[in-house]
Amino acid sequence: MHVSAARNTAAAFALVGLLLAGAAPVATATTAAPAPVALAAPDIPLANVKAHLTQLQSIATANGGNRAHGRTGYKASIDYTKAKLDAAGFTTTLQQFTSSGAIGYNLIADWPGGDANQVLMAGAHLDSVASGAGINDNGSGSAAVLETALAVSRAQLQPTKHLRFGWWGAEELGLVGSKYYVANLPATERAKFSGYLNFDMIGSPNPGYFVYDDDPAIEKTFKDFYAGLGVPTEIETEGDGRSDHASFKNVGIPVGGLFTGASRTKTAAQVQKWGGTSGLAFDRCYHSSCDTSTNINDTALDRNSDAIAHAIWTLSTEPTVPPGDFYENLTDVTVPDNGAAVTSTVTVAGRTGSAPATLKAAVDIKHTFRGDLVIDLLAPDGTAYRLKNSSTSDSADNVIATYTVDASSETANGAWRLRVQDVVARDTGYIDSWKLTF
Ligand code: DTR
Ligand code: CA
Ligand code: ZN
Ligand code: ZN
Repeated sequence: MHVSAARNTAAAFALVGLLLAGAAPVATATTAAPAPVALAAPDIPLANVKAHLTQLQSIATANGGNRAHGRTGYKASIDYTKAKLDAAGFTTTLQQFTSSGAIGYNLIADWPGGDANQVLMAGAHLDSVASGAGINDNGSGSAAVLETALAVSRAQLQPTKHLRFGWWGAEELGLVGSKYYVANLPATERAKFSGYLNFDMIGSPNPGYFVYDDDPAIEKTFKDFYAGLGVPTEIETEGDGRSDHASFKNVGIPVGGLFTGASRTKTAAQVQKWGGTSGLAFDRCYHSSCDTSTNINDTALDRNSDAIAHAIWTLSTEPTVPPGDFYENLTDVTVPDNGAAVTSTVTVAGRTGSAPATLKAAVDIKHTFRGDLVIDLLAPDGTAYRLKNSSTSDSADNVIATYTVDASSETANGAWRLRVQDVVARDTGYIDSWKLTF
C-alpha cells in the first residue's frame, strides 16, 4: 500500500508550521449552545416540611414507635403521603413488592405534562428502622420531597421535562424498594431518565452539607445553590451504594443528591465551616429510638428543602439544549494498512439524559481507496453503530460524509469513539477529523 509522498510531505510541513506557530493539532470540543435560562424556584416553607414530620412522628407513635417495612406504621406513612399528592393533582401509583416475608410499597407520583422522553425524578425512602420513628432517617428526605412536589402543584409548574417523585419502601433492608422499581423499568423507560435525585438524611442535628459527586450537571446544580447561600459544601464520600440513588446509578441513570451526615463524627475543620459540635456524630440518633421530631436541625432541613426545589426547577425547566451542539476531534490518526482498528475520541459532558435519535457523526478520512474501510461509532457504553462497511468496488478517495444514528438508547455524556479499520492490503490513510452533533 503506497502513501503519496506529496501528501506526507505536505502534512509534515503543515505540522511543523503548526508547531512553530506554537499550536499543536489538538482535539477540540466546542459547543454552540447558549447557556439555557431556567425558572427560579419558590422558597419551600420550613413550617410545611415540619408539619409533615409531625404527622410522621404521630404515625410512628400510634404504630409501635416505628415506620418500618412490613409494619403498620409504614403503610400509614404511605397513605398520608399519597393522600397529599392525590389532593394536589398528581397521578399516583402504589407499587407492591414482598421482602422478608412482608408486603412493601413504593409510592410513585407523576406530575402530568412535560416531555415523556425526558423524565426527571426525585426520591426518598419512607421507611424507618424498627428501633425508632426515623424522623431524620428518612422522614426528613421524604417530607422535603413531598413539600417540593406540593410546591410544583401550587405553582402549576409546566416544566420542559416530565417530573416524577418516588417514596421507597424497605431501603433499610438493602435498597429493596428502589431496586424493585428499577428492575421493573423496561430498558426503553430507563433510557428516558435525565436524572434521579436522592435525599436520605437531610436534617441531621449536627449537620454537614454534603453533595453527591456523581453526575456533574446535577452536582453543579446543588453546589451553585449553596454557593448562592455562601454555605460551603463537601463531596459525599460514604454514599456510594449507601442509598437509593445506587439502584438508578447501577443502570446508567445520572444521579445526584444531598446528605447531612449519619454516624460519622464532625471534625473541627467542618465546625469552622458549618458550626455545630466537633467530635460528635452528625446524627447521634442514627438508627436509634431517639430519631424523633426533636432530632432535626431546622436550618439544615430548610436549606436542603430549598435546594431540592432549586434543583427540580432548574433541571426540569431548562429548555432542551438547542440543536447545534457539537463535539469534535481534529487530531490526525493513522489507519494502518490492512491492520488493527484505530479510534478517535470526543468526550461529551454537561448534557443530561439520552443522546438524540438523530445523532450526527460527520467524518473526514483521507484514503486512496475508501472501499478498504470499515467505520463504526462507539457509544460511551461500548455499543457499536456501523456507519460504513468495506467494499471491493468503491475505489474512490476519502470518506467525507455525515451519518445519522439513532442513539436514543444511549446516555449522552461520556467518551464517544470513531473506530476505523483498513481491511484490505495496499492503499492506506488517516482520520483527519470527525464531529458529533447533538
Ligand atoms: N444508608 C442510609 C444512610 C446513609 C449512610 N451513608 C449515606 C450516604 C449517602 C446517603 C445516605 C447515607 C440509611 O441508613 O438509610
Ligand atoms: Ca425555605
Ligand atoms: Zn437508615
Ligand atoms: Zn436513610
